[in-house]
Amino acid sequence: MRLRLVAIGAAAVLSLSGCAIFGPEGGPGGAGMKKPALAPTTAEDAVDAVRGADGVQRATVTLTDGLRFTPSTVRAQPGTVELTFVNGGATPHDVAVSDAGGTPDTGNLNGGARGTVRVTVTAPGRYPYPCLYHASSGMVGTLVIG
Ligand SMILES: [Cu+2]
Repeated sequence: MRLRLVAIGAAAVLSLSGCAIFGPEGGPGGAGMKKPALAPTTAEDAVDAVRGADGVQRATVTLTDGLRFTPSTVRAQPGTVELTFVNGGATPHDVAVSDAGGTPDTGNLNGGARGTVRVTVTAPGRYPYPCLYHASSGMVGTLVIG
């Protein structure tokens, strides 16, 4: 009986130390192992634009009443990228996307509205897409080309 208690205690110590080694990411197969090589602002909040049959890479970004983009980061390869912004709240937004040729923007988007911006970016880099109304509140997303 005493031996069994000791064995259980040892197993508990082993499992605890296992957590300590890998931390909150959870070890192999955990969320922490899936971080992309290009580290976005918020790793768990990035998406890859999907290339369509026409070669255009597309992603959809939701605008929130919390004055944030979801996702805050879109990754794509050099070429044409089409970002569709959907206002998921009630607060109006106006999103501009930087590229080499200018700063096309969605225009005002009231609650529930959507707007699409198409940019062609050939140089790898980070291209911000700020909300023109709320950039000073930190409402800035990033298009990562590379
Ligand atoms: Cu905004």
